[in-house]
Amino acid sequence: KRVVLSGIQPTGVPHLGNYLGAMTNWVRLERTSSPQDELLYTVVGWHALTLPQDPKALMESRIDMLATLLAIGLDPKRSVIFHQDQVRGHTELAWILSCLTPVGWLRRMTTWKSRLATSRNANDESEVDESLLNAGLLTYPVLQAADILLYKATHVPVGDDQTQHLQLTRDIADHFNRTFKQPHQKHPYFPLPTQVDTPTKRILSLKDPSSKMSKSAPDIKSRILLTDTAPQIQTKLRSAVTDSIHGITFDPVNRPGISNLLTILSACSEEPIEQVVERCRDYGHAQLKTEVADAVEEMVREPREKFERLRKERGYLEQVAKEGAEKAGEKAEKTMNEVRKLIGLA
Ligand code: AQP
Repeated sequence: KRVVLSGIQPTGVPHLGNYLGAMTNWVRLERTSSPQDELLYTVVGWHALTLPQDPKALMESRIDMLATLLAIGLDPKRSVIFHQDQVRGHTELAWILSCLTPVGWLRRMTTWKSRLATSRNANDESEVDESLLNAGLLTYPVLQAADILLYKATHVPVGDDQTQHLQLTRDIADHFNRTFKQPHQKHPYFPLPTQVDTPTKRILSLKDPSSKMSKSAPDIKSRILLTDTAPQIQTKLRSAVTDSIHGITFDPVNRPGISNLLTILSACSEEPIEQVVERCRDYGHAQLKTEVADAVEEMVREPREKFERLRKERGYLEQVAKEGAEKAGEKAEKTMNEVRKLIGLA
């Protein structure tokens, strides 16, 4: 039996990176699942608080994100779709796990290091100053581990940028298993979860192909949203940063912008990258961008239209969230009862 779990932050509308790097797998895993498999997909509201959020906008984004999960084709009758912040076990387990996690493990996370790199001491610009950063930015990978372990997930479909966090989850699980091993216990308490990758893995920013496409990057032209219209998609792709080299080649190191466009085209048209490169070899950059825009529009049209319909159906969305939270809550409570016994706080 597989237990699949993944989550997304309600920090805006998902972009092509979220979709091609992770969410397409959510739907694929649902469609290819066996009846005994469990699938859980969650909107991780607690994680959004690591950065300042406007409460009204967060409330809207949270509902919109649930609508997006349905719009991409997930079936709430098959998968448990829920808001993480409506199930109590996540923060409880995160606290227990954080008491087992050495701070050194968290300081090694590249997400923390890159936050730190942007935080300079006011008196000495060459010194990074961690006293300026909130503790949640350091500890949220433990909350992520709790999200996964609370349901004893075995498979986690996430983007390539989450590989280090998933390894941390395995390390924390292993540490817990060894610390609280019972004398006659046959199997480790928490399974060590496996990452499930998409062929695309990582989509880069259209404006700065040295960084990943991101919901919270300031330039909205750096990302294509699942809700963008055909003209918006065209405009964003037309202004995508490429290079001044003639012709089209796939060379992620020296030509990250062009290679990113080829990756997007290959994923949207479900055509192997070699075939795409061969077909587009003699294109000009503008022609490639037009073809990418058409392929993206073709792929997002259906989810976009479904999202626009669903987001108005507040009653239905609330019902899905309520049922999801109940089902997830039962599973979470079972784990928490066992965990409380294991640690001596039953
Ligand atoms: N550019 C990307 N390429 C491939 N996969 C990506 N993911 C995110 N960006 C890319 C994957 O999408 C899933 C959901 O991401 P998230 O919302 O939980 O947080 P994130 O990774 O921090 O994504 P964003 O878009 O950059 O959000 P913000 O700006 O709010 O931090 C994850 O599986 C992630 O790997």
